[in-house]
Amino acid sequence: MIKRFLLLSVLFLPIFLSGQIIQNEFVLEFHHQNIQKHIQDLSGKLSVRQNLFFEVAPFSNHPKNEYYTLKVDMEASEEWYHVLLHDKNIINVERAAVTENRNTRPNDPQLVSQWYLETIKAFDAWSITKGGPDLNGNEIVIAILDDGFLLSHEDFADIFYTNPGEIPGDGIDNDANGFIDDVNGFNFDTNNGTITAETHGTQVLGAAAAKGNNGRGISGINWNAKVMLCQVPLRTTEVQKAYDYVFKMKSLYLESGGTKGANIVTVSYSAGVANRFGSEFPVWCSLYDKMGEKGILSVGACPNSNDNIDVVGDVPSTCESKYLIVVTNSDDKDVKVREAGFGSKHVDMAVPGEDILTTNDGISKYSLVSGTSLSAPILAGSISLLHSMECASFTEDYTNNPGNTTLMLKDILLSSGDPISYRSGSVLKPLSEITVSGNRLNVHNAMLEMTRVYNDCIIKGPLEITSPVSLTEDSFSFRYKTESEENLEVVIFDILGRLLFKTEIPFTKGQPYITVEAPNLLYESQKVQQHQILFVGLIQGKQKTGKGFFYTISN
Ligand SMILES: [Ca+2]
Ligand SMILES: [Ca+2]
Ligand SMILES: [Ca+2]
Repeated sequence: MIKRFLLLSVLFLPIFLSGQIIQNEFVLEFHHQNIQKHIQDLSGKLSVRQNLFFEVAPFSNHPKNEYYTLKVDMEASEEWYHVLLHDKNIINVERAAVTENRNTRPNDPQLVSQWYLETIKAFDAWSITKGGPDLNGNEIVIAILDDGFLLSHEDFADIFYTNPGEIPGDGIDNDANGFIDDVNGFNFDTNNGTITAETHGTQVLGAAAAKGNNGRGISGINWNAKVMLCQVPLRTTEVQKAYDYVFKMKSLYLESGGTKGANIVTVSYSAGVANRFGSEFPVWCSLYDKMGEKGILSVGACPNSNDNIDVVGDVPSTCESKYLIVVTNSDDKDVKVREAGFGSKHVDMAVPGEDILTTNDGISKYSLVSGTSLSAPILAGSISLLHSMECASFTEDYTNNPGNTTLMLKDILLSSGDPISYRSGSVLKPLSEITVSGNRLNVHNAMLEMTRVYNDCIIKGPLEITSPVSLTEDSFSFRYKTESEENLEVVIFDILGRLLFKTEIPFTKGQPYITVEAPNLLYESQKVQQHQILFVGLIQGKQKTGKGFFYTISN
């Protein structure tokens, strides 16, 4: 139902740079009632001037669509912006803009590792939960907006959300949600359900949700996430269409008692419009509130430049929504990366995003990349992991009061992180000076904080490795503690998740350390490099814990 009024034979087709506002394209949010009449009225106003081009189109054919795009002649754009701003039927109006990706500088893949997993205490977190449905059996869905995704990547098996009401590829909108063939999400670029591969999105996706413990590649923060894919070009209008889709799919889930739509708990977007302010994008910013009130915590990535975005601006970072967490990038020294944004009003916390080993769509299936683009999905994966904890009162609160519970979750994530630094000249100063929380994500601490706020959380076992792993030529050892007397299993795996070693050890009362004879462990495996990060896993009954260590073969 696109209304097209094309009275000029030549269209103005400007070439846009990233961050640039598109002067003659608007996004309009209407009051719910009588939208068709409002559109007609608007068309009437627009027709007053002869020989000018304009085009009105809805965001989607969703029965409750309240958003429209309007393109007008460049010549008349200022005049119409003024008219639209004063139209009482329009809640919000904004101009479209070109967005830019927030990543991903390729790095030298010499020290291949997922160092950040230890930094954010992912191993300890995984001893509590590795993801999966919540206590009530609701599937936990992460929505990711990005430029494209390699669906066939070996480490993406079984990670995609599937719309229960949609039949793929029949050209029909089977579930009548306004989107044809939206099976794993939607392609807002080509306006159909076919997702295509792009590098940036493939890298972002792996950091959140590459399949864990499948003997391939890397591990996302959530081993068992379901990801809804929203493919968007670098344009704000399509980004907002995708957010609106996420909102409507979550609403559908809540209204249908879980039989339709998707139980999206977080949405991550690793791009934005630099040097602009949220006040210029009222439609975009208000979508975070709408999603948040339904229980969706949004994650945004600030720019990869050493700028105070409170001053220089950035969207979505400067959107005022409480339901948005804006992240900057920290490195393996726990210092804010120099080329990463900050702002004591609008940048909430740091999340590792430097030298992140993740999935890739090139000849190399995995690559090391850097940027806030990686920080955002690592946080989104962590948010989804918290939803899988066995916390009855949290799950109940989230069901009954999704908005407030989502704000509580945001508080927990911000307050439970570890304080880190930023570099000012040659001096290290507290990150709290230039961000909201001053903290770097700590997923395990967030889980422990959950158990304090919601006192019925069940955490299985206090099994813990309490010392660094120490190595000799033919053995390794570490201290541990446990309250169980079951036998122990010790495993070693490499950064690609490949099992290198496995042995069972009888529990010995009063002996707080384990020494494992493992001569030539690594030579025999033929799988390792001279220097590499390995992981030891300790398993006892249903409890599991782990620790990373650096292994160097001396010649
Ligand atoms: Ca559909
Ligand atoms: Ca279909
Ligand atoms: Ca994997």
